[in-house]
Amino acid sequence: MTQIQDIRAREILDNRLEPTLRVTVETAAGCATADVPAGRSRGEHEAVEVRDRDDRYSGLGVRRAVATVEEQIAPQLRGRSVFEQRLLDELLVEMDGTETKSTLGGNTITGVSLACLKAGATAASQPLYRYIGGATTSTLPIPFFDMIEGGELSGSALPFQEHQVVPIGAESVSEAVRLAAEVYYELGDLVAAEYGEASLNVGDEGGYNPIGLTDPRDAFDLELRAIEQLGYQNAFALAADVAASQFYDPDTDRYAMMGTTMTRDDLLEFYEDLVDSYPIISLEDPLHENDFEGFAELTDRLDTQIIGDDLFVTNPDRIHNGIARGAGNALLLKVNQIGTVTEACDAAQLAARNGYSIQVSERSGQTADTWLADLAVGLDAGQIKTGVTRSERTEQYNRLFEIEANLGQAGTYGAGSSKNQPFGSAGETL
Ligand code: 2PG
Ligand code: MG
Repeated sequence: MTQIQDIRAREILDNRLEPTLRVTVETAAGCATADVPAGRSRGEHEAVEVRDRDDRYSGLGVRRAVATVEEQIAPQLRGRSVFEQRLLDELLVEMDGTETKSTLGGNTITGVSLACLKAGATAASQPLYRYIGGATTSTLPIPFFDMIEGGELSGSALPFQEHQVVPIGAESVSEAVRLAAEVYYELGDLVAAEYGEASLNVGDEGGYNPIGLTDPRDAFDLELRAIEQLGYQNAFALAADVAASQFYDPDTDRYAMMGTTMTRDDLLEFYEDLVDSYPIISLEDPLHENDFEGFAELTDRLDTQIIGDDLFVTNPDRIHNGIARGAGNALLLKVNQIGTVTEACDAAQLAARNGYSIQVSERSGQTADTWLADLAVGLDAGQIKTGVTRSERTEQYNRLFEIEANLGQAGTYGAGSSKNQPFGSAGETL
């Protein structure tokens, strides 16, 4: 029942109308299919995506990856059990043979690894989150909602990529999503009134793009006003994915922000003022992706969650380095940054064992596949980031509603496995 009979792949489209890979693994228990997400504000240390680089789809086609799955990988994996996830993943890593997964492609490997995982859940007749997490799985994650977008993922002039609202005071994940949805509607009215109707156009993750806004503090002010007008002060805190590599210039060692340039020290001071003035509980990638030292200094100076995304790229070696230096206190987990499910789970375990919190994350390029929601629950992560509107984001929330209903009384909201105080003493509502 658990033996892989066949592995097939096909080129499909993501939310940006860009090609990506769909992989299907077949066992006697049935077929399981997984879609591969794609990043845009990518870290330079991520696993390499293989794309066709020909004249189709501006070179973004994945026909080569399809052929790799069917002609190279399938013959090696046929006959093996889908229950041996670690072994299957090790085989993929071995077949590839490079640090950056550049032979088979990080995207190819992620598709096969995830499809094997889902086929395992099918063969075990278990929901995916339970297959990943086991019998005691019970934590529904706190969602981080990217309500106002900037950086690479939007047309706005804001330097920070994501200005998030976080319903840490909600009672359940379904209440958290409802409260956030109401804040989103309210915020839409404010954004349209102050920055014009065109500001309601959304970025890659479904957040607003206020035209003419350049200062992250103005974005946080808008969010706070929407929250306060609804009387939801006790339910929400704020957070940001700065994605600082995107406005860092390595030649001058300066950050270009709000019409000026800043040194690392200037930026550290900016963050100190920011968390003094706003109820900010979490900052992702506040400095560029190679600045372990700056991350360590900021982690020391602020009592706030500091997440490494481009810094760690879900890579156990880079996480080791971060732990040794005290850089950050939380891991952003993206399976396709490293390649296989096993490597991502190892990264999560390493982080959790060392008191780091875990936030399971979307990519800006997604499909309607909902393995992400199951992974967040199965890993007991306690936090998820999956955008705001557009079906590829809302489907993750819809899946969390289903899991919540399945878990019933056994389900709990937030916290997660690392059991450390996730947001430092900043983890209080407004
Ligand atoms: C990020 C992500 C997703 P991308 O920076 O955290 O929000 O963006 O997938 O483009 O890397
Ligand atoms: Mg990020």
